[in-house]
Amino acid sequence: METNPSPTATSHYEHSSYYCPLPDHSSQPSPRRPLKGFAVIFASMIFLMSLVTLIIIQSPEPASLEKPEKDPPLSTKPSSFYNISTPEVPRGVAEGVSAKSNPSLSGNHGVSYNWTNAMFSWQRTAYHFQPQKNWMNDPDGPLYHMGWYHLFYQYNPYSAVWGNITWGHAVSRDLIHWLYLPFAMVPDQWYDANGVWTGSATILPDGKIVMLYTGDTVDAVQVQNLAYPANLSDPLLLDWVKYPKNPVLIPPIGIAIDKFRDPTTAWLGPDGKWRVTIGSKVNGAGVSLVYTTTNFTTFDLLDNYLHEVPGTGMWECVDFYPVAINGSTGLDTSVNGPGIKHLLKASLDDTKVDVYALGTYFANNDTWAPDNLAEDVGLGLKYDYGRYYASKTFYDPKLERRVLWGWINETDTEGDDLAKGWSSVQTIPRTVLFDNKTGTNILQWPVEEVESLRLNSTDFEGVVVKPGSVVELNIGTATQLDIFADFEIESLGLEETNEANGGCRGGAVDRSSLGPFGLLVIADETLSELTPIYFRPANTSAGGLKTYFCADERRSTKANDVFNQVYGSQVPVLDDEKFSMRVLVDHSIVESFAQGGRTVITSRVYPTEAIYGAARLFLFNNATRVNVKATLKIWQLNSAFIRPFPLDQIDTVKPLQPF
Ligand code: DQQ
Repeated sequence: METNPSPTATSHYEHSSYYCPLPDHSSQPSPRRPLKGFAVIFASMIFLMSLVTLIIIQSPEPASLEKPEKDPPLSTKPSSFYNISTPEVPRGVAEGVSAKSNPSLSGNHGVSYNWTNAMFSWQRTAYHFQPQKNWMNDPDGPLYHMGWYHLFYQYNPYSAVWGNITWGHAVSRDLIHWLYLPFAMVPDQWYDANGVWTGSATILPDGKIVMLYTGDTVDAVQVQNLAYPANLSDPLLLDWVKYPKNPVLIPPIGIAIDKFRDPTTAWLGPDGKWRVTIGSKVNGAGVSLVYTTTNFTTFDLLDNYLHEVPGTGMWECVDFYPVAINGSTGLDTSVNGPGIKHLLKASLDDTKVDVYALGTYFANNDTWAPDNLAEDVGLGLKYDYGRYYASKTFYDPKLERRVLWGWINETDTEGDDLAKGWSSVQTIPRTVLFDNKTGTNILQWPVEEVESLRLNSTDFEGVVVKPGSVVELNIGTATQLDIFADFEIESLGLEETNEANGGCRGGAVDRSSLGPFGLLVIADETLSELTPIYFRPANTSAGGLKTYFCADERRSTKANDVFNQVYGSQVPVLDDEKFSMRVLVDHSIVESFAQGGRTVITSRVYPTEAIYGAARLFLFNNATRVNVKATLKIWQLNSAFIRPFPLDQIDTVKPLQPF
């Protein structure tokens, strides 16, 4: 269906005078988690004391909290209507708390706005995975088994804030429609009484499934545990057995008891032994320990790290996998050889970002080195420049692809989360491929199954957006969308006004010769709330263009205590390419992919006006020297079915299968 665009506004939007500056908030301690299982805990105390004493003696770092560095927001530049406060330090990493992304507001039990139930209902997504209620954080152990995709996730069964961490479990045929299952694992043993933390699945050549996960013991020691399905022939993998001799790993000499977590999927080395890597921190450096094993019950620690990067702090949720240099499919984790690079990812506990680098894995000594030292892990690329953390990939043998999950964390107050009764969403799963064109980055792209949600589409061909103007795209309600937008710039032959390329920092209102331009999503008719997703190119002294891809959340809501900032990064736009973006809008979540997925930004927004039928979509051009010509295809998207599995309709046989 072709629809003519209808320009409804032609002037540069005004900044609302009632836009409140964000107040400064001090960080507060997180609420204590309710202690459960006192009897088990007490009975375990005596046994644990000797273990803990031993570990403490071995540990060179005190178990006390360290003060992490601040996470500088991309934009702190005050302007006439923005006054962004610097975030305070996140809450206790020693507790293993996966802090909200709104560090200054964690522990804040106030609510940030006079929210109504209708507003909260609207914020729930329609086709992203989220539990029915309560808190969720990291994706865990994703895998494919007998026709079902399995997603496990860090979950609090009792509250919408972090704690009591249990493995939630859901299955899907297509990574889009999900059925909730009973919990896979609960914190019911001394070695995971403080939480069944993050872990990964390994599928062995004989089809067995090994799950390694971190347990936070009753005494807050991080140990690694083994679990496996009770019945491999159950496609739903309903029952999980914790290995009776857990833990299989305790923190080794030199590693602090609270800095030893999140084992990866294992890969097979040339000597026939499996390797697992586990993140830690030593003398301020993020490190990844490597263990070898043949049976997943006993392990040998290698002398060297897989890799370390000074100054990057604790590495959580390390991921390590091969990508094909000239391939169009993903690779299973153990694949190695010519034409393959290895990607190393760490989730930086101090700054709560997922960082990666491409490089070479040396199987002879189990080390990895980045292609470009200046772009080492934590110094260069991020998976996602927005609200995104604790990601994990798995290899999907059905469609021969590597699929990436990531946790979209909240940026409101904990009071808001408690009031709405839930917290956090998982991203739409993304395929990961090496970018053959640039050779320097990966491409992330929503899994193809999301296209099954497409309803009617609207095309806009060559819409001209003049400097300083906004054009409405009349597509009706704009809350569930799959948007493809290409932009070309046409010089007006005017003098350059501002060639300093400040990147994303100045936000969508920072005008320059060539940008910014792009979309205003989740905007209301009067533009009192909006989230610009945009390009900001600038000429370089070498005669080319340097382009940034950005998302500006600062006018996305009228709520005061919501942590909003400008996100983004440089994106390579090659000579034969247009500026192109794909944007998935799902109520309060916006996932934006530039240039085929070279740069990705996830936004979590909390609009108060631009909701339900009032949510609109616009084009904007804040460049001073160019017209922008936009061509778009926009699909309305259906909602996914995400609901409890009708377990009463199946008859499962669950014989115990000893490991
Ligand atoms: N979340 C888990 C930890 C992990 C952290 C605890 C990352 O295992 O390091 O919920 O968000």
